[in-house]
Order: sequence, then C-alpha cells, then structure tokens
Amino acid sequence: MKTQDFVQLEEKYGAHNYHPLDVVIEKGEGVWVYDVEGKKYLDCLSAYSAINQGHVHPKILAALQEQAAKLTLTSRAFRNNQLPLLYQELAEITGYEMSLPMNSGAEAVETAIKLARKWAYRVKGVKRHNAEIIVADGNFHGRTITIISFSSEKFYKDDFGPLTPGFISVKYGDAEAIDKAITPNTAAVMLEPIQGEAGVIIPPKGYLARVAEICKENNVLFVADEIQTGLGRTGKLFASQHENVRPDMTIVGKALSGGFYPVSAVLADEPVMGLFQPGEHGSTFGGNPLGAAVARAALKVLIEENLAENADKLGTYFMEQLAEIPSLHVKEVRGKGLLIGVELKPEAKGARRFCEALQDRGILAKETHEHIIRFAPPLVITKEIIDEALPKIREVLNMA
Ligand code: IF1
Repeated sequence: MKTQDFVQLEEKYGAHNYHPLDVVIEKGEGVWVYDVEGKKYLDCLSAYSAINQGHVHPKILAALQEQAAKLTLTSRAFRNNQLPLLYQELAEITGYEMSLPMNSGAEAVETAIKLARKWAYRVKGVKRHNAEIIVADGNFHGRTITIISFSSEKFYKDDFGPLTPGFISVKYGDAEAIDKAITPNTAAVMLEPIQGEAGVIIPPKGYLARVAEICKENNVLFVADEIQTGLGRTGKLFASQHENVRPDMTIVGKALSGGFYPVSAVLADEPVMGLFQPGEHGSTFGGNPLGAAVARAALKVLIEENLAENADKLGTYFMEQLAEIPSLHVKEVRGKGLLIGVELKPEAKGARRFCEALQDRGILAKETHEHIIRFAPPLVITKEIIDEALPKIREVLNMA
C-alpha cells in the first residue's frame, strides 16, 4: 500500500479531528522516521516532545518487552512491583516527595486541579465549591471538558459547553495581572513555563520567579504544567528551574515514557499530595506495571545520556544558526533548549506551506497557529545532524 491508500482509508473511516501532513510513517529510530515509501525524515516534532529520548530507544524497548512478557496490568486494587520503584526514582530525580501516576497529560492536569481544589477547601479554608484557579491566556493543558473550559481558543470550546466554572484567565507573562486576580478563594495558579501550543511563547525574564513569590505571599499553590517543557526539553530537567522555581505541583507526561506508552504524573510534596484519600481519585491503567517499567527506563535514559545538557547545548546552537538565516519571511526565532519556534511574517502566507516544503526535503516539522514553525527534534540529536538540516531549512525559509 502507498501513502495515498493510507490517507484515503484514514479520511474515510477516521474522525477528522486532525489535518496531518500526508506522510505515513512506518518506522522510527532515534531522530529519524521512515515512511511507507521508504523515504527518511528528520523528525523535528518529536510527537510534541514525547520522544525526547528518540524513537524506539533500545533501552526503553527492552524494558517494555521484558515487562510485557511478565505482567502488564493489575489495577490499583492490588500492588505491583514496578510502581513503588517508579515512585522512589521520581522522588530522587525530581526532588518531590510524592507522585501520582496517570496516563495522558490531560488526566494529570485534571488530577492537579482536583488536588488544588481539595487543598483550598481542607487546608486554606475556602468555602466549598468556591475555589478559583488562575490560568493564562493562550494556555494549552489538554482536551477534557474542564480543561477546555479555561482555554482562550474559542475553536476548542465553543461547541462543547456547558463548561466547568472556577477558572480565571489573565494575560500570560504579566505577574502583576496574577497578583490582581487573586482573591481569598484562589486555590492555585497554573501555568506552562513556556507556552507550547500558543507558539513557543517565552515569558519575560523573572516572570515565573515573581509568580511563585506572589503565590507564596498569598497562600496560593503554584502549579507548573511541564508536560511539554519538562524532562529535558528546554535544557534543564524542568523549565521552571531556569528561574530556580520549585512549584508546589509539577505535572509531567509525554517524555515520561519516551513515547512508548501514555504515562503522566503529578509531582508534589506530602502536605499537598497527602490530601487524597483512598477512592477519591484513580484510573484503571494509571500506575500499571508496564507503564511504570517503561517510565523508569525512560527516566534512566534521560539521565544517563545527559539529554537535558544536550538540549541546552545544541538548542543554543540550532537557534543561533536559525537566527542567522537571512530570510524575508522570518519575523522572530525564539526558544529555549530544543523547543524552538520560528515565527513568520503574516505576508509569508502561513507556515503550513513551509512545513510541506521541509517535508519534501526530508524534515518533518509542524506549524502552530498559522505563522509559526516549531522545531523540537529528539534530544538525542547531534551537531552533525543539525548541520545537515540547516541548508535545507535555509532553502525553505527563502522560498518565494
Ligand atoms: C493534541 C499542541 C503540543 C500540552 C501541555 C497538557 C497537554 C499537552 C502543555 C495534554 C498536550 C499536545 C496534544 C496534542 C497536540 C499537543 C500540542 F499543539 F496542542 F499544543 F504539544 F504543542 N499540557 N499537547 O502541550 O496532554 O492529554 O495530550 O497527553 O493534538 O491535542 P495529553
């Protein structure tokens, strides 16, 4: 079967909730993916940062195969011998005392919201059902009804009400706007340290540190959604660490499994995480032994291969090189580590055609918000591979 055969099947039988590039991938290895025609591409999306460790990392694969042959799921009605080790390793690596495993990122965000609300009622003393959570305009935290309720993207929410109340959205990057929005009912402030979906939006220097300070002063929890920015992507384990911030809760997902399997988690210390009582929260698959074994291996690879440092070093290099490309179309190159956005001018007539031109030249990147091309390759990328890609990117950015 050829590319168009797969595309036709997908269009006929699949829900049309995506508009993917017409490339049908059948194999991946490290930074490379191969389509059904045998063409090789450099993956510059990394499944939205879930593949930080590279495609089909052999060590994570071995962990998955070994665990899958032994035990995959017990439910949390019984204990398994992988989850406790994942808990311990997460604590050692992240410095948080406790964690709660879920599957998708959105589920972990929902978990953090439940915890923040419970904390407001049980610890802060907010009157039941009055808790407020402050979020930022342009946020992306997932697709559930509650999460889209506080999206500022009309398209994500307008046809899906009634929506969940209890959220207040303020301008991203403006710490004083958060200060002003805080009331005695505020349970938490929840932010992405860098907004991914909004187009790799980097807040002004000092923003996260100031927000953390404001939260502390006002007895409000600071929750960082590091599902996309975490686990090495921006050059540190967590993007919050660029400003020496340690949020009360950090949410991780995506690369926690190296892309093998959906594994997410909420990280927090005992005074917050200890609030959940048996039965108040859970998931059939969350914390299963297969996911736990995969996550343990994925974390080990991140550390053993110094992927955060590599993202820092090569991200700086890649961004400098991109910024030096003379192009009439480019408005700005920005990013942190290997999370890079190239914003095109409105006259460039959209990023999609540039992504298609990159695809022709063996580079897969994805446009976001019409005018931004995102470059976020697996963190195992090398300088040589970047140097090979640069002339092609240069050519594309200089298209008519
Ligand atoms: C889609 C974007 C990326 C996330 C942050 C939570 C979640 C995500 C910061 C939810 C998920 C994804 C989901 C994917 C596209 C994608 C995305 F373009 F929409 F913004 F990565 F940049 N918090 N991001 O980025 O995690 O439930 O999906 O596991 O198509 O929705 P999830």
